[in-house]
This record gives sequence, structure tokens and C-alpha cells, in this order.
Amino acid sequence: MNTHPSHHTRTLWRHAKLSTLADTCGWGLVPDGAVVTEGNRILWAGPEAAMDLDLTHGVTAEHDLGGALVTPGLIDCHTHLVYGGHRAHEFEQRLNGASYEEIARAGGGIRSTVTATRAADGVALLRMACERAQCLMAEGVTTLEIKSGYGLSAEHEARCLRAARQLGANLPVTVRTTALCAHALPPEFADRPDDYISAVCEWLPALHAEGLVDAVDAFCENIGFTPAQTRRMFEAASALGLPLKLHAEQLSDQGGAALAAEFGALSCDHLEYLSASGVAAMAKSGTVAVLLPGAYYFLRETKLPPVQALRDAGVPIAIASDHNPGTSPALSLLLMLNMACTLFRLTPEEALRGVTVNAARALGLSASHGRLAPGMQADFAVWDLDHPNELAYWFGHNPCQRVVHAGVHRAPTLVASRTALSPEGARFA
Ligand code: DI6
Ligand code: FE
Repeated sequence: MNTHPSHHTRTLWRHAKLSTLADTCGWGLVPDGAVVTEGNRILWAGPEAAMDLDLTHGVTAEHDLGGALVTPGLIDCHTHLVYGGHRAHEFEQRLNGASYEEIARAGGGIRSTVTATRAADGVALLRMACERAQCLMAEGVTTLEIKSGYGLSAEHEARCLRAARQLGANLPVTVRTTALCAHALPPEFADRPDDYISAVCEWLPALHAEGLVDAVDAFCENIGFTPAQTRRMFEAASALGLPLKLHAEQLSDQGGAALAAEFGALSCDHLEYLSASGVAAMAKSGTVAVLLPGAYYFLRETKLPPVQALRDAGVPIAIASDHNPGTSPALSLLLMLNMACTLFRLTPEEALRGVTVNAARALGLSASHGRLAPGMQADFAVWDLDHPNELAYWFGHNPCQRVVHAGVHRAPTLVASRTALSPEGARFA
């Protein structure tokens, strides 16, 4: 892997067609653009002709991008990347007539992945997650949220969150971790969901003290946890000063979004069954709506999230892969852009904002990520495209030429080279 540039390395990226997304609307197109980075930050982005000569003074490296399109690096703000096994057999069961909820209630679903995750060794868990991350990264992803939620014990949740941290240390991608201990009821707590929530509230301080938690999430659903249980966990997380997220209104309306909004959550995710009062609560608290077309598609859901109501209320909309083995085994964020447009009727600009500006906001990173502007982390993707609307248009094709993460240049094709893990990675167990 490339070493990080010193804070003083100033680099000029020229002959670019920029889509900065720097303003509150519009693509922010700059036809003959340039970007100046210093260390891991953007110093300047704009029309090359308007570049101040002082800026180019200390430039020690220059890259000609040949007129290619440059956007902010993509942000996948909702993934469950760390797990063992897969659930192709459940996909098959569903095609033979079983429903996702029936499979879950019969002990399959999330709990079958918990068994496989607990049985996997630590190095394998990390290696599998790295391979998945590299698929996403090959399409211009420079920031990735990774949830736990397939360990469901203090020990196994910590192990999964450590794997997520290790992934960020080993690959050129920024990782934000989310503790989703309240994802499903583990077998040790069968029929004792309140006791399980109490246990989770006790695990959180230690997970946080180890630096493993950037946010806390829960699955508030009739096959997950009740609003009262979710509230109890939110209180424990808030007491630790941890930001909140919620899997809300995915399969039914539990009033989860309003609850999350009451706690000032960063985001509510899924939201197919979101009510008008839920929309209003989210608008009031500034909570981001993270829409997950992969899960909608894979579950053959028919109830659409209330996109127009979200727009009318001014709720920021983000898009993510929700990569997980049960409901969204998707490893392409670009495909999610296309599906957000075809299935949810987002505009291509809304879709791109959903994986940049608004995805950053869903992770609490709006001051440093998601736009090409001075002071932001130098994360951008270079595309073999004429216009950013093509990002949502093509599907099943990767036009990403190269990626810059924290000022460091990489080819997008890490997948083929299977980047070797560092010694720390190998030691992780
Ligand atoms: N909602 C989902 O779609 C995933 N988790 C959640 O709370 C599904 C996870 C799985 O089926 O493994
Ligand atoms: Fe999810």
C-alpha cells in the first residue's frame, strides 16, 4: 500500500471535469477544473484558469487527468460487511415460497449468520470483509460504514468491530464503525429480549472505551426490538455521548423514526413504512433518511419509501448498499444509484448526493467529507464519463479509472491484486 504523503506534499491534479457538489444544489460542474491537495486535505478546487499562482508554488507532484470526470469519493454509509458464511440457501427457500420473516422466526435469517460468524476465525473474518470492501472501493468508494451485529455477545461483537477497524488500517479507505448489538436476539437470550438489551447496555462502555464505536444502531422491528427496548439502548448510548442510527420502519411502522429523531439520531435507515409524522420528526431533528434499494429489491418489497414527502419536508436523503448476506448481498454502490433512480424515482443528482454529501452527513462527517472543497479530506474518484448523471445511468459496468484517498493515489483495481494484509492484520485473531 502507498504510504501517506507528508503534510507538506502539495499535489496538483489538472485537466479534470469537476462535479464538486459544493453548493446546496446542482452538480457544481467545472469543465476545465483542477484540484490542489496538501497532505490528506483539499487546498483548492475550481477552474484551472482561476487558480492562484501562489497555490502552484509549492507543488511537488502533478497529475494530468486527461479531461476525466472527478467527483467526491463515494461514501457507503450503511453496510454489514463483517460476517461469516452466506445465505444463498435462504434465497432458494424464499424462491420456493418461504418469506424472510418466516425464515427469521424459524431460527434462520440473521441468527444463521451469527452462528457462522462466531465459528469463523478472526483472520478469515477480516480477509472476507477486506475482499468485499475492495469490490466497493473499486467503484470509487473512499469511506465505508461497517456495522457489527452478527456476533451478538460482548466477545463476538468486539471481534467484529475490531475486524472493521483493522480493515480501515489495512486498506486505503476511511472506516466508520457502528455497534449494532441490538440486531437480533442471540440464542443465549431466547425469549428474554429485555435482558439482552440490559446486557448490550452493559457492553457499550467497554466497546466504546476500546475505541470501537463511532455510532450505535438497532433493528427496531416486530422481528427485531420494540421501541421501548430501543429507547433503553439509546439512553445508554447517549449517556456515553455516542451518535445514534436506527434501522427503522423497514417491514412495518413501529414509530422508530420519531423515536430516533427524539434522540437527535444521525440517520434512520430503510424507511419503507415511514409515516407522515415520522417524516416530520426527522425533518425537525435534521436526521438523514438512508434509503437502501438493494434490500427493497432483494426482498421484493412493494411499499416504496415516501420519497416525495421526504423531499417536501427537506429531509436529506442518502443511499447505501446495506451489504449483508440476508437482504442485500450487493457489492456495487453504483448499482444502488441506478436502483435508487429506477425503483425510488430519485433524480441522478439526488442519487449522487446520496452517496456523497448526504452520506457524509449520515455518518457525522459533513464538515470533512462528501464535497470537493477547501479543507475537505482529499478523497475523490476519477471516472471515464462525460457527465455525472452517467453514474446513475449505466449499470453492470465500472467506469472508475482511479481513486484518491486522503491525498494518496490508487488504481481502483485492488480486487485483482488482492492487497496483502499488513502484519497487524495477520496478527489479528
Ligand atoms: N435489516 C436488514 O435488511 C438487515 N438487517 C436489518 O436489520 C438484514 C440482515 C440479515 O438478514 O442478515
Ligand atoms: Fe442494514
